[in-house]
Amino acid sequence: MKDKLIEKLIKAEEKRQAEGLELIPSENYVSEDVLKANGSVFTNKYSEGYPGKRYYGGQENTDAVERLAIERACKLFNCKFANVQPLSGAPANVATYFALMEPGDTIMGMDLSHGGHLTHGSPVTYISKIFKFIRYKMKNIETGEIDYDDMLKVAMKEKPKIILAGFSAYSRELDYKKFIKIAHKVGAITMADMAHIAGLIAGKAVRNPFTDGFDIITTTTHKTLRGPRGGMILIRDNEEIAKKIDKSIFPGLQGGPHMNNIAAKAVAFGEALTPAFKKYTKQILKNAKVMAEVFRKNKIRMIGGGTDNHLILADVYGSLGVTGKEAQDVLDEVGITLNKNMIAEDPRKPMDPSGIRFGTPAITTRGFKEKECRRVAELMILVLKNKNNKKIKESAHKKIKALAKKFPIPKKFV
Ligand code: DSN
Repeated sequence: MKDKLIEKLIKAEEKRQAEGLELIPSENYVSEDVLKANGSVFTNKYSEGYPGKRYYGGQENTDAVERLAIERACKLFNCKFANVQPLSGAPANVATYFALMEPGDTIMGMDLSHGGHLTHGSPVTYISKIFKFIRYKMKNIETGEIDYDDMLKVAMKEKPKIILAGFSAYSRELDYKKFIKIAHKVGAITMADMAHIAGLIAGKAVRNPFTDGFDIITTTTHKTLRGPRGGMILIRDNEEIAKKIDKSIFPGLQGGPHMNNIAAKAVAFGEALTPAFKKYTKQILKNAKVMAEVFRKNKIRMIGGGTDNHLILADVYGSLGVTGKEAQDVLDEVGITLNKNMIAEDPRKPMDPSGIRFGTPAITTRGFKEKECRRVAELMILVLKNKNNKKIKESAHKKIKALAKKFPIPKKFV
């Protein structure tokens, strides 16, 4: 590269990723082929519109790429329509709201503090000024059970147009049938934001909301799905909804799609359609369960009591007297990256909450199995319990580095 400053930073980031262990549950490593497509000449092209209906010329290759991405996405998630143009998860959600509602209409989503996402109605977002968001919560924080009775009561009163299932910090499986039952009672559309678990659904490691009859799924493509940074909207079978979504993404919200990114999505979807990917997603779950087991044995409280998916939310402040920020920092020192996180009914503040959120998608991509995950969880707890002990931290760091060296980030998965 001619730009030595940027080249140096790319190399430094490659080294950081290679030498440390990535436990942020929304991160992963893509294949060399996904990187190649993302860095391809498609980045040079403007292609507003959709395949066969573009505003500019020269679209014979972009049309073919986008059609392939759509076809593979529909096969992967068992649905009829897909829009692969959303730049990421937030615009996918916003475009879906605008496609199906008028300003002032109501959406019911999971409370942010109980695991929901900012775009599900946090008051700090612009969309919360446009739509009315009402929330549901867990009934029992120790088991993660959602309060479906209260959900029904509130939905009957407020008559939301959309009932939204999905989360970014929740470790249990949702009962999609109950969401649908409530939605049918109040005439709402069902939408699942499955950004975190898209890969798990694609690999059939967890349930697909479409199987139970959900109308729409929104997602990012870069988490468990192991694709490039981006978003997508899937529609089970309703053509009218699909048309509204297309219009809402373009020209409603976005301009020219990022075709290099769509090419990379197509490559990732192709990889996700293989038996190897199925095996990978099952291993993600096994690995997360083992880590939860170690935390349980050490009497560290987990929100929801454990995990059914790829992530764990642990109350390290309540259990060990270490704040989420302290835990994140000290684990960073020994080569483990994860994130501090609010827990339900957190007595602390967002910038230094009680919890940490971590997961297994990236280390499973590296080839970690139960044995290595157990070891990582034990090392995490050892470091958290001895956060001021230099010797213990140095020794843990060495072990983490050795594990990372033994399991290099693969370049190919199929
Ligand atoms: N920032 C993502 C996550 O880490 O869960 C959600 O958008």
